[in-house]
Amino acid sequence: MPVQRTLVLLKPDAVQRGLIGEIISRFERKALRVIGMKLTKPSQDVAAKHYAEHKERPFFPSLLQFITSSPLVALVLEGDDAIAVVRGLIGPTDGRKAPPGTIRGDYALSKSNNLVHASDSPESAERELAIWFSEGLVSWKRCDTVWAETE
Ligand code: FUP
Repeated sequence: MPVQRTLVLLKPDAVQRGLIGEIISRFERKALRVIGMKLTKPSQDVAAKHYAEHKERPFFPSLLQFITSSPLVALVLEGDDAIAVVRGLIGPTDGRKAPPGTIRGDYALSKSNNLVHASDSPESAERELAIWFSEGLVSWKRCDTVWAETE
């Protein structure tokens, strides 16, 4: 499996509900590497770029309002097959339908306030990384990678 990078947002509801540490620990325990992380309150412009694919959807205005309403944590995670692995960890969009054991399934009770965003393909990851981390990333190896990330 290829080593991939994926963009994750701990949305304003995750920050306001005090779930930053809880959610990041799930990614850490999965042996993914945090190679970018910042607390930021995005501009309308950044938010609109990030959610450009939803521009025509009826929920777009409320989505922008929500994502710009309060600080969020932007993360970049790296690891084997990281894009699909992280999508699996977060679960389906609607927190009410997401299965227990997933982040949304365990903590979210809403489709809009669903705590976390994660890139859904290599193309999205590349596009989203350029939006949120144009300053670059910190490359490093976890000391347990040799134990955790093996066939
Ligand atoms: P996901 O890939 O699971 O984050 O979901 P989507 O890309 O389909 O949607 C992006 C965000 O739009 C979701 F996280 C929440 C919001 N959304 C709504 O508010 N209402 C909807 O009906 C669908 C999505």
